[in-house]
Amino acid sequence: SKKPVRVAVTGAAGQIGYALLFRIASGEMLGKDQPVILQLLEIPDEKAQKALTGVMMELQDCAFPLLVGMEAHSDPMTAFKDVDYALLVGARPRGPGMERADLLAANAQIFTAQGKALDKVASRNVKVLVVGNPANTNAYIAMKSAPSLPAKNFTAMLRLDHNRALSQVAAKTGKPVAAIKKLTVWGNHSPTMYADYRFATIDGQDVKDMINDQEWNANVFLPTVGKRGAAIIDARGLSSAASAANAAIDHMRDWALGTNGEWVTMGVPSQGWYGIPQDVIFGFPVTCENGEYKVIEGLPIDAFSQERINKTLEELEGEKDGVKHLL
Ligand code: NAX
Repeated sequence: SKKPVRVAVTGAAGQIGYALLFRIASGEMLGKDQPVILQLLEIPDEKAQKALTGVMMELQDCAFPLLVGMEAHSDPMTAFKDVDYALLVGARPRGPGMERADLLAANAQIFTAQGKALDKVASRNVKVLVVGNPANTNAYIAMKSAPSLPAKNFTAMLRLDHNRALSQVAAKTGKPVAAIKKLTVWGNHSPTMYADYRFATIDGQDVKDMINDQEWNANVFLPTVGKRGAAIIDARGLSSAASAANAAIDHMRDWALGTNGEWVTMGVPSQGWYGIPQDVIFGFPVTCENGEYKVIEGLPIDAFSQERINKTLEELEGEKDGVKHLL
């Protein structure tokens, strides 16, 4: 049988953690033949650590055959020891009266420390997914704080936006989500993201022709996908958790096990693709094979798309400027 891999999850006692850990332990992320050791990180706070203990009791009670080890941590330097995968979910939420700059600074501190810890103690091949918001900028900070690890191993979660876009296109066309190919989301995980079905097909037919409604694209589809997080909070009274955990599973599974040529969206450090400056963590269409992602290059960008891409890039550059004195 396979050698166990080490998976770190931060914010493990939070609501995404609760929807995520059981699925990792059951093999949905890395395969039904891949044993895992969970290395769980929470803040040192007594309540958080106690809640984490409770989650671990439940994990134990599932008696998952693939869960061969489990540890609770309050320090990233021990939590990330030798990890092969790191899902950075825990972040500082925006408190009442908190300015955007304060939020960026609080998270910069967390992701600087976690990036440094990964740099020192994680596997040299660690695959990092940042979920905690602002996800792209937090991933950028962690990447910059881990100079001895390959930059390409730091990614941010755009998959929830991707999946939201898929479900909206499925509803509009009346076709199953599984039939939709070559959809992508460009940019920042924020309402400025640009979900793009210009290249998408369903059973070989162009989605753009099937929908043929630019007004719907600009005024219904994009705002619906972009503001979906807020709509969930409004309906549920809590932010998306199960769908976010599901997207994290999708992202890591596809990265580790491959996409068989299908496009998915990942937030990855740009190597200058589509004019996005080097190292900006940006949502791009990718395929994955042998544990590596590959950005789809050479897609035509029309004026409408360029304007959207510029807008989400501008927001990301602003976030980057807001933290540059902290790096
Ligand atoms: P919760 O507040 O339920 O849980 C977060 C947990 O993280 C808490 O238990 C907290 O103690 C812990 N934590 C905070 N700082 C930590 C640190 N430095 N080290 C370890 N643990 C730490 O939030 P939840 O609903 O689980 O959301 C987690 C994050 O995901 C938030 O930042 C949220 O904004 C973000 N999201 C990102 C999404 C994406 O698509 N990229 C979508 C869903 C979600 O909103």
